[in-house]
This record gives sequence, C-alpha cells and structure tokens, in this order.
Amino acid sequence: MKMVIAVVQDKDSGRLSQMLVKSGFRATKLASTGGFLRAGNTTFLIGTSDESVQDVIDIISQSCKSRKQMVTPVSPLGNAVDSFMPYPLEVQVGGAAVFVLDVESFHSF
Ligand code: 2BA
Repeated sequence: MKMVIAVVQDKDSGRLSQMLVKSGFRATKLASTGGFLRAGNTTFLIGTSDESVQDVIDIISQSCKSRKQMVTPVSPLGNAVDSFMPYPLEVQVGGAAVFVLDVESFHSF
C-alpha cells in the first residue's frame, strides 16, 4: 500500500476531490500553508494500492494547473530595512507537489 501526499492550489482542490471520488479513491483534505508564499494551499492524503498509484498521479496531473503568482518579498530584519525595495516577484506555482510513501500497515476500525 502507498500513501500519496499531494500539495495543490486551493483553486484546484474541488475538481481534484470530485475526480478522486468519481474514480473510487479515498482521500483526506487538509488545509495547509506554503512555506514560501505563506498562502493557503490544500494537502491531499490518498491511501491506495501500489498498482493504483499511477492512476492517482494521472488524476492529480489532469486536475491541477500550474499558475503564475506575484509575491512581494518580506523586508529583512536589521539595518538593511531603509534600503529595502519590496519589488513584487513572479513565481511559477506548480500544478501539484506529489510525494509517494510506503505504508507499513493500515487499520480502519
Ligand atoms: P510554497 O512553499 O508557498 O511555494 C510556492 C512556489 O514558490 C513554489 O511552487 C516555487 O515555484 C516557489 N518557491 C518555493 N520555494 C522557493 C524558494 N526558496 N525560492 C524561490 N522560489 C521558491 P511549487 O514548487 O510548485 O510548490 C507549491 C507548494 O507545494 C509549496 O508552496 C509548498 O506548500 C509545496 N511544496 C513544494 N515542494 C515541497 C517540498 N519539497 N516539501 C514540502 N512541500 C512542498
């Protein structure tokens, strides 16, 4: 058994949930925050058989789009604050960051 962990953009989470349920996969959605953008995103935990991992990855890739996002850098602490110019940067946020982990055992009571 595998655990697929997918960090996706909030805008794609509804579509991904629907596609997973429609295809018979079980999933848990967690509200999460990106460490870099400090913006909300959604983390899916999807427990599935080894043979179904590729199907899950295909569903994620079909449901999630890569987008450009503007980010304003946070001013540094210390003496450099006066000279700091917070120019917005454009960042490409991926459709999904996907991790596949081995599951030692699974119990459902
Ligand atoms: P964030 O950490 O908010 O990152 C958003 C986007 O900012 C990233 O998109 C990447 O394009 C850019 N970025 C991240 N760290 C950067 C840095 N140190 N310098 C320059 N640009 C940087 P993605 O790579 O597609 O990641 C989207 C979200 O997926 C991330 O949100 C994070 O929540 C999660 N994620 C990505 N890789 C991860 C990893 N190795 N471990 C845990 N979570 C990850």
